[in-house]
Amino acid sequence: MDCIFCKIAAGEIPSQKVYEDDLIYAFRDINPQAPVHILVIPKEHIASSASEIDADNSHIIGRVFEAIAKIAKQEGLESGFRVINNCGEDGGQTVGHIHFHLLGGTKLRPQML
Ligand code: DGP
Repeated sequence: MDCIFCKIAAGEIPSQKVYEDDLIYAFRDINPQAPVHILVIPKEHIASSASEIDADNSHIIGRVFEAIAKIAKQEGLESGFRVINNCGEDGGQTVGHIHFHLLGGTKLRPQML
């Protein structure tokens, strides 16, 4: 499969890694929208988007959020942060490997859109 995030997780495309474990990889977004903007992904291509989360793969999404809690501490985001998942064309998703944006390092505006 020709997937840019699979290649990043495999180390075939360079990235600024901030966290890795057996299932999860996290790296800095190439186009940051906040002082801290990290993409957290399952290493394996378990789903192209959130619309493909099911009983077989949802435990890995749980692990994504465990990683997010660790990364937030590592990045000093004690005052809070935001997690965003863009799903599908209308959701603004541009890369078809499920991923979660971890944003912080400033007081984010309350509006979500
Ligand atoms: P989304 O719109 O939710 O699909 O977000 C995709 C994000 O991926 C976008 O914020 C830019 C980021 N991105 C795309 N290509 C690369 C890359 O090659 N390296 C890094 N670090 N980020 C990338």
